[in-house]
Amino acid sequence: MLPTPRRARAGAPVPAAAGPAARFPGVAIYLAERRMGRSRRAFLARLALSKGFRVLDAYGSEVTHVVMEQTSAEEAACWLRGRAPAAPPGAVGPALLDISWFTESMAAGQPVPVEGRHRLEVAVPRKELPSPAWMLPYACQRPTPLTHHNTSLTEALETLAEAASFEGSEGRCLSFYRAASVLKALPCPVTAPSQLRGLPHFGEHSCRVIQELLEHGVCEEVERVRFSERYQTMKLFTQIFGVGIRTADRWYQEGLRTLDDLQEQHERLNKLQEAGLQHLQDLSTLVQRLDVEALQQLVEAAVSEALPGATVTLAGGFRRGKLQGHDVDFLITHPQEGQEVGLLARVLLILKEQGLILYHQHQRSQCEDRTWLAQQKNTMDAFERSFCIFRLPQPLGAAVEGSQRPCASWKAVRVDLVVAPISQFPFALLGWTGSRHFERELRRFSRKERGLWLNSHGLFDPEQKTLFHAASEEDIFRHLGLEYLPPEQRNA
Ligand code: DCP
Ligand code: MG
Repeated sequence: MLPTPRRARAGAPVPAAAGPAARFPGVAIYLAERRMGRSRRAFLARLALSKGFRVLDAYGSEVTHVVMEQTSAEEAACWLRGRAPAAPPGAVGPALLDISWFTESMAAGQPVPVEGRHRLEVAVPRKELPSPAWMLPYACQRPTPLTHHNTSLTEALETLAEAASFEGSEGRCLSFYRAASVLKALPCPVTAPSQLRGLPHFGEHSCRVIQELLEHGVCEEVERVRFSERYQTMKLFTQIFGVGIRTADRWYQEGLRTLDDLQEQHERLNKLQEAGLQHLQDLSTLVQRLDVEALQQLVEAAVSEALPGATVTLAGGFRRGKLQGHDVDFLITHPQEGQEVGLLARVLLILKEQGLILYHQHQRSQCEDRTWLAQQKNTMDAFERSFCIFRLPQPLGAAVEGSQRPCASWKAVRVDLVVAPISQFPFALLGWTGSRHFERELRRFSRKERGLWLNSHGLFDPEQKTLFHAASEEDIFRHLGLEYLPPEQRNA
C-alpha cells in the first residue's frame, strides 16, 4: 500500500496559532501551502506570530485573511469552494490575498487595510507574457518544451553558468541555470527588461545580462568569457570523454592548452580518457536520431539473446525528444526482479563478438549496499553500467558529418548502458531522462518542499524511514504532489 502523500502533513510545520496574546483579534491569517511550499510557509508563519498576528494552522470559519502565492483569483475561489461550505447570503467570506498584503502588514507591524491591489489577480489573457505569479519557482513544477522562444538569451546565461562551473562557483552556476530555465518555460520571447520583473530566480546579474542583450544584441561579459583562453581550454578538455572539470582544471593550471599538448603527454591520461581522445573527432559530432534507432535495434537484439524477456528503454535527451545528442542512454531491466544480475556482462560479450564495441568501461553495481536507496546526496546512482564507445556501422556511402572520413563505413558513438532492477526502474527512468537541471530541481523540490529524498533508486522518507514504491513515473510525480510532466516537457 502506498504511504499517505506528504501533503497530508501540510500544516505540520506551522507553529501553534498565537493564543490570547494575539495583538489583532479581528485578524486570523491562513497561509495556503499550495505553491508557497512547506519551508516558506513555516517561515512566514513564524514571522507573523513573532509580530503578534494570529496564524491558523488549519483552514476554518475563523479565518479572515487567506494568503496565497502564485495563484489566480479563479484558482483561489476554486480552492475555497473545496474547503468551506458556501457562505450564507450576505455573509462576508475571508479575503483572498496575495503575498503583498502579508509583507506590507509585516513591515507595518500591523494589518494594513485590504486594497484592490492586494487581492488575487485575475488570470492573464493567453499569448501575452504571463504575470510572474504564474511562473512556479521549481523547474519540475512547470512544463519546459524542447524548443522555446528565448534561445539566444538562454544560451548567454548558460555560457555564464558553465564558466562559473569551471571556476567551481556552484552557487553562481546554479543561479544562471535557474534563470535560463525560467526563460525556457515562457510562452513568448522576452523583448523588454521590464518583463523580467518578478520572475523567479532573476537576480540583478541575470537581469543585467538580458538587458544588455536586448539593448545591444550582445553582452560584453558573455563575449569576454566565450573568447577567453580559460573558457575555451576548459571547454575543449571537458568535452573529452572521461575528463571532468577537476582534471581539466589541473591540466590548465599545469599549462596545457591544446589537444596536441595532451597527445604529447598522453601518459597523464587514463584508459577512458585515452579512448575519448582517440575518438574525439567522431564523439564531438552530434549523434543523430537515425543512429539512435540503429543502436536501439542492436542493443535490443543483444539483450534478448542474453536474456529473453529483458527490455531496453531509451532515456536521456533522446527520450525528451531531442533530435541530436552527445550520447545515447539505454536502461535495461527484466520484469522479474533479480534476473538482471549478470546480464550486462553477457550483453557486452555478444556486442563485442559482433565487433560493435571500440571501448567500454564496466562499473559494477553497488546496489547491494542498501544505503544507496536512501541517499540524499546528488551523486548519480549505484547501478551496474557500462560506459561504451560503439563502432556503429553507417549505411554504405553515407557521409559522417564533421568526420575526417567523409564516406566512413562506421562511426564512433558514446552509449551508456545502465541496468536497473525492476523495483527501482521508474526511479531510474525518471533520473536518467533528465534534463540535468530538471533532475536537480526535482530532487531539491522533494527535499525542501516535501522533506523526502529522491534519487535514481527510490524516494525515501527520512523521518519515517520508509521507502516509497512506485510502479511508474506518474506514481512518483503523484506522490510528490506534482503535476505529471511527460519527458518532452522536462527540457528545463
Ligand atoms: N543525469 C543526472 N546527473 C548526472 C548525469 C546524468 O541527473 N550527473 C541524468 C540527467 C541526464 C541523463 O541522466 O539528462 C542523461 O545524461 P546525459 O549526460 O547523457 O544528458 P542528456 O542525455 O540529457 O543530454 P546529451 O546526452 O544530449 O548531452
Ligand atoms: Mg545523453
